[in-house]
Amino acid sequence: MTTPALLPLSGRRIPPLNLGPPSFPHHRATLRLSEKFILLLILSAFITLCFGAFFFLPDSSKHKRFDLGLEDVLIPHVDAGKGAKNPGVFLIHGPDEHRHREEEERLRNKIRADHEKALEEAKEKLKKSREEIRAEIQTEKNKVVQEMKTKEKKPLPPVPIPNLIGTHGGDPGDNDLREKREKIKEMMKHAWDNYRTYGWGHNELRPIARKGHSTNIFGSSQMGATIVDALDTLYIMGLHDEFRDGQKWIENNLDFSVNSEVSVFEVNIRFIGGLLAAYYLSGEEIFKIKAVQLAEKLLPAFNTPTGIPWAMVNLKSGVGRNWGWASAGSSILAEFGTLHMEFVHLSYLTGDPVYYKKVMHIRKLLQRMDRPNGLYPNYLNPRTGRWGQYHTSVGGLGDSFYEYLLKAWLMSDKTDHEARKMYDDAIEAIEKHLIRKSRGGLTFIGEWKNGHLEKKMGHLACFAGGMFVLGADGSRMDKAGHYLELGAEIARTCHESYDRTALKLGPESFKFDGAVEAVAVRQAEKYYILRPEVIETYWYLWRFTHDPRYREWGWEAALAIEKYCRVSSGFSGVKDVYSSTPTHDDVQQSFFLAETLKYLYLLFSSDDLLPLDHWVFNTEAHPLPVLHLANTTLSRNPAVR
Ligand code: DMJ
Repeated sequence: MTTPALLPLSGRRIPPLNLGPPSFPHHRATLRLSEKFILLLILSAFITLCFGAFFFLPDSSKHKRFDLGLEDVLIPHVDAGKGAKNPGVFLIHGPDEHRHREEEERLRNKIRADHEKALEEAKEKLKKSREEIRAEIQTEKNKVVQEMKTKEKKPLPPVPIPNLIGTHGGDPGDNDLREKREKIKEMMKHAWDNYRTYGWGHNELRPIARKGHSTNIFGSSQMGATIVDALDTLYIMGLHDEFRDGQKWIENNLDFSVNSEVSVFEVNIRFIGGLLAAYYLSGEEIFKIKAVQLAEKLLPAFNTPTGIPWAMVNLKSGVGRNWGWASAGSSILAEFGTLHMEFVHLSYLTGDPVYYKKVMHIRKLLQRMDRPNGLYPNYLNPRTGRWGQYHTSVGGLGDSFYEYLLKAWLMSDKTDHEARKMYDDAIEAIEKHLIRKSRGGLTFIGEWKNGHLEKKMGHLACFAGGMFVLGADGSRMDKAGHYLELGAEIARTCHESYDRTALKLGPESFKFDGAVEAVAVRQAEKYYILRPEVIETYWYLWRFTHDPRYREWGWEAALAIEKYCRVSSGFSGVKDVYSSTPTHDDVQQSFFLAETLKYLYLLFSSDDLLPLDHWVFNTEAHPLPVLHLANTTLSRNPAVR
């Protein structure tokens, strides 16, 4: 630092100074000129020092301390380190100094203002009632939920959409048929309206207790299973107000971030299948988005040593496990083998191969396994990759695995030959080991248990009549006629199981033992829970043969449901189909709206509604388009209104 003050200021006279105490005047008189000069020098040095200190040395306010909490704001302008003795303390130097001071001031003011505001708000809050405070909290919560939903609605990238044919219409062109079709539509409205009134948002309806109902397959949450399952039926019946109502509920309420353990299979066939079908039919993006969100939540179920998924998964934690009753911790063939259709569509719509890879991995693993008598056992352990108990059935536990092999081939526009081969091999083994004719001439499908054929057929196995007919075209060695015949025989047997009851509704399972044919023996097998399989088979038979008997049988079933299952607030299953005074189980199953009523409606519609060369129905009757790859377009779905 220069010291200009040490030089005598030109033109200015420095007055003589009185430096001594006034009590010693003689000293003043005695000072010599040289001494005066030295004193003057010291004095000017002192003044210079003070002057310099005042103008040039940094004052204490220039040595600022900053908490690390302000780092983000200040560090880019700070020469950290120089002169910094304490960690976390920085000295500011240089030309930005002024700006830093302003910045610091601004932050202080802001903090002060925030504190004051918070204090004011707290004071205000204390003046409010509990209800007002609650209402405010709720509004804030809703705001957050709304923001999350807006984010969720981000559209997926556009992909070619199959040209969709026959999404509505289907006038049968005959008054009697029109009336029947209208009656089925009225039944659908009765089921839907009562669910809307008494069970809205719950998974299912208790039509007698007039309240919601659920089972463990849907977990502990209200996931609106009936809404999702029913959407496409509402759509094809032209119940568009009801459809929009369901859509709104899904938009605003269907949330998969719940701490709830659900069945992977059931959620896939009912929810993902239902949402995908609703998307294809209506073109509404929200259904696709929800389907993909849900599918992501199911993926952790595949984290097993073999890649065979657990039966159940917790949607929040992703932890999976198997049903306690399933052969020493096994997964079930009809569950892990009934994912293919939906997962292929998910990969198609998202462009993400992850879903396709999961189901193809399952297929490859099954192909490598030994099969006793060429049959697939129902249980497979996902830890060891070994079969569990040797039990094979085309009814419960096995059924839709075979169905999805055939449908994978159909859905691929008949290009997935591997799936077709697996289907053909499996059906040949089933015919050889499981299908028999009773003494009375009824063809039935039994169950194979540890080397022994149980002559018992479940209601669920009745779907196979439709499957044989659907697979007839394209079968090996041109056995189409044979499979049409086999399908017709199964339809007849299942019709017999209905016809031999008091209510004209079929039991859960029926025996072929000695004199007993197509009749349930045990009390626990006498119930009918609004299941679709027999009507499903009638519909396929109708489509492929146009034999009027299938419409007649379908109508018989519709009348019996109307007479014995309809109650004032919906439809209920019955506990004993052999008792002429039915006892209701008080459950309106979601599949009644998804499948039973849909197949009945299609049975009385013309074939151009959802034609089978363009649509393949998943196992919950949700139609998914055939992926004819040459027949797709990037433009919007022509079905979008
Ligand atoms: C439906 O959920 C599906 O059809 C499934 O494949 C098995 N059966 C029920 C209805 O009976």
